[in-house]
Amino acid sequence: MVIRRVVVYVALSLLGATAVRAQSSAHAVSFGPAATSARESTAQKDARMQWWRDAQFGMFIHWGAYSVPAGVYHGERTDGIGEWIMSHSKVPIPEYEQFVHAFNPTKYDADAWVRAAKDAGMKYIILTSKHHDGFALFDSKVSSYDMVDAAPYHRDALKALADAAHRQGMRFGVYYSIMDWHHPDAQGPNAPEYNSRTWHNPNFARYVETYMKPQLKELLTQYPNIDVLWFDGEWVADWSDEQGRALYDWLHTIKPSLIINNRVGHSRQGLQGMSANHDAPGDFGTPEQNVPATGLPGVDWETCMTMNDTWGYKKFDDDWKDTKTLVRTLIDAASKGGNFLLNVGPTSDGVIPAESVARLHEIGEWMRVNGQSIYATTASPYGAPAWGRYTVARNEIFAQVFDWPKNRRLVLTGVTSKPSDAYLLADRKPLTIEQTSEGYVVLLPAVAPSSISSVIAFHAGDMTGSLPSEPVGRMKE
Ligand code: FHN
Repeated sequence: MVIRRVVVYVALSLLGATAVRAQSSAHAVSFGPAATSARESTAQKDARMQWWRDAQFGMFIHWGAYSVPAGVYHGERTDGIGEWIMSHSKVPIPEYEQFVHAFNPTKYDADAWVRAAKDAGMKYIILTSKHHDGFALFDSKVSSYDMVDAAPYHRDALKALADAAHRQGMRFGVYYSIMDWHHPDAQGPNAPEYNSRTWHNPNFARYVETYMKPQLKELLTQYPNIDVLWFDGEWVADWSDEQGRALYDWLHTIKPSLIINNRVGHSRQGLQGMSANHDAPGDFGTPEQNVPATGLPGVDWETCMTMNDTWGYKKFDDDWKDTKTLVRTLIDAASKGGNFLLNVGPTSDGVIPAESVARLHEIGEWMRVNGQSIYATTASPYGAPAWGRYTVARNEIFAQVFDWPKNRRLVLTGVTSKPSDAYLLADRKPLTIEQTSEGYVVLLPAVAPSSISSVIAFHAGDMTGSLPSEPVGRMKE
């Protein structure tokens, strides 16, 4: 039986950083023994993580100087993800700086961005404060390679969004790349082989101590509503797990309530998101562009995904996923105990592409009817039925019906004890449940209320047996 966030905590790291937590599960690979950090008790970590666990759904924003070339270099369309144009097209640093000197998002409206996220039912936003290209969207005192000093915009774009999020009651966090293709003590000198996994910079420690950590401190002190630090670019040869643990601990001395992803260290295992049995600093695993088949039992995790094939804006990338795919991915992640961080890549003049805004609105239409089957949910104790998924919130189960049965009889696969109080979320109308040789069957109306997922709520008799009796994801040890 797998329940998200059945809390048996893990404090794996030798440095006492609270590592990603663990749970026991029939088929799950355990992510290490349970413990809590020297400083933080299980209950304290629970409290720290609660809003994030209940939020489930966030907006990722990849925005920066790379949105200026928008995937085109010297008239050539570049392959791959837009924010990597400096590396993919081997753009010399002085030439890349010209993109920064042309970055002036005159149409940037931070409140509109937050409204678009709220419209989709998202509860938090993660903005790229500095991506691999080293350009900072905020007013950094330790660098002039930022939005205020180097770009004609000459304003703190991150502050505008942090304030707008605060005004609209939206949680806010930032992405920060450890890898830095611009900095002379980081990957800059290895140009154009910016993304080497083997090249060492003898001065990297100086980059960490005199640039990266001061910038992280600026972020946490200049923008008090930053609640998440989303690291990336941790695969460079000069960054180790030990440095990750030390950084994790140091950041918590500045902001004890901060939530930090596992890319502060080396446990992401490529796009899988979390390596098994890895003593890892960080509070949650980070699968990328996929939802793990059986989730990541025992740990907090969050799948991040693009709406098309790029994180940063590319003017010709129109391979958009449809709204049904995006909502079903959100449901899939929630049904397996994970969060979903859906990306937008605004243009260089500060506009979220219309295709993204339209999908956010359509996702919101589904969430306005069915959001209670997503927020603060835990993993399905009944696995994944052929017709869809189950999510669980408090002591209610939600059957997420993707494929509406033509015979109007939905078999509640996996539900072993008498379910009751079934109703459609769409119209709250009660539904009849029969006990048959196939199992418990819900009798359905002819027409499915949603082509994306029609949600049936019910109580299951054995909830008390198998599922946590306490609110989301807590089971006394
Ligand atoms: O290299 C980055 C990429 O540009 C993007 O930011 C994604 C988002 O999770 N992370 C890295 C690739 O794993």
